[in-house]
Amino acid sequence: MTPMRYVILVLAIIISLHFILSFSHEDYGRATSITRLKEQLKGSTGQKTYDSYPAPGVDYSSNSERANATFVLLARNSDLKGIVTSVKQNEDRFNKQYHYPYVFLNEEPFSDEFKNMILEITSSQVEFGLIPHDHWFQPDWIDEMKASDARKQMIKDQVIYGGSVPYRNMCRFNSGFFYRHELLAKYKYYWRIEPDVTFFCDLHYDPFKVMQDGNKVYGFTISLYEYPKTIPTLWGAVKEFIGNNSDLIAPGNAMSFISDDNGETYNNCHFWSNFEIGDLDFWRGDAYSKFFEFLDKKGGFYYERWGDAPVHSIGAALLAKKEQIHFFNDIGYRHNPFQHCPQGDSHHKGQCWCDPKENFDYEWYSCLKRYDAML
Ligand SMILES: Nc1nc2c(ncn2[C@@H]2O[C@H](COP(=O)(O)OP(=O)(O)OP(=O)(O)O)[C@@H](O)[C@H]2O)c(=O)[nH]1
Ligand SMILES: *[C@@H]1O[C@H](CO)[C@@H](O)[C@H](O)[C@H]1NC(C)=O
Ligand SMILES: *[C@@H]1O[C@H](CO)[C@@H](O)[C@H](O)[C@H]1NC(C)=O
Ligand SMILES: [Mg+2]
Repeated sequence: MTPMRYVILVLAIIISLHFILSFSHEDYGRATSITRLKEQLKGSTGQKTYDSYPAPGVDYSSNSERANATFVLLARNSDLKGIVTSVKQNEDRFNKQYHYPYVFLNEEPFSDEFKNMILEITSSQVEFGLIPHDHWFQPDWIDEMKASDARKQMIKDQVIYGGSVPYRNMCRFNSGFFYRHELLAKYKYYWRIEPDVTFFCDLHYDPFKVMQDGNKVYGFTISLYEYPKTIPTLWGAVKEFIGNNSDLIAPGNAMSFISDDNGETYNNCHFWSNFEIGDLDFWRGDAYSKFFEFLDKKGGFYYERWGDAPVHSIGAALLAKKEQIHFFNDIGYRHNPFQHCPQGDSHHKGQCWCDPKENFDYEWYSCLKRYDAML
């Protein structure tokens, strides 16, 4: 046999072995779980894109004490460990008393392991949803040459996540799509939770009620400066939007939180969006929808690396009244590397376990002083 023939023969054997093995694997392992998943996903009106797990023994319709609200968690299957950490703490510090439901979202189906683990740690209603393709992936009209050049440059400039397309998908999804997911349609308020965060204090009141009773649209615990290299043209786009849509800009807005010269330049302040309690109807409303659409068309989510934090923050600051943005001082919270630790009486009431001295509020890199000055 010539060496070439030998190579071809070996390749053929490897390929057919792979075929046979994967076939039997289909038969005895994967096929069963895929069939089960397919059955679960099948609905009466064709393909269902989510799984629902009603809370055992909790009648949702009759609980008038609760607000119209849910937790929302975007996650990959590989985020399970960090997600479980966050959810368990959320249950212990707050949700055990309230039983607010959870919505999990992912651009891939959640694994059985993921779902089972979550169902193990909460007795609330849980839903797992699939993100529609076009809400997640880079759109066709983005010039990929331009986008990849930008990514290369950001890698050179050592911009965090500067080379990542999935990170950009995530930022764009959180900016303009999560609130349109079908599983969130039935809710007005949401609380966003990320993997690996810490909740330090017991919460003795319902923050969703604070939103509802105070007609708030956005709640935060930490605010800080954005890394300017991720948003070189964002403020230019915002100014263009303001110029063309002055009717959408709210009177008594929070411009002074985001600009020190009445809108000429952006001071880079934003609410740290890994924690958010917000009004879904505000994002779904006419003003923010137009704002997001306008920004999206600029392509900056891919040609730069626009984050959902500055986009949400600028949107809330300009399209709502400043009093509608709420600082949740009593929620002790950490997402590496920053934490908000309640002080004094609030620390005591919440039986918080963070060191009050470790508190980002008035560090030089925090924007809370601007929020205080504004109100
Ligand atoms: N489904 C899915 N979720 C993602 C993806 N990338 C990020 N996420 C989620 O989006 C949120 C933000 O992502 P993170 O990786 O925490 O980004 P970050 O908070 O800016 O940075 P970290 O310091 O790494 O936490 C988290 O809830 C992640 O679980 C992805 O590709 N797919
Ligand atoms: C909850 O809010 C959503 C969005 O505003 C609304 O469509 C839904 O009817 C509300 N549900 C209840 C029970 O009020
Ligand atoms: C916005 O206004 C500018 C002039 O200020 C104009 O050139 C541009 O075409 C307008 N854009 C839209 C979408 O109306
Ligand atoms: Mg994170």
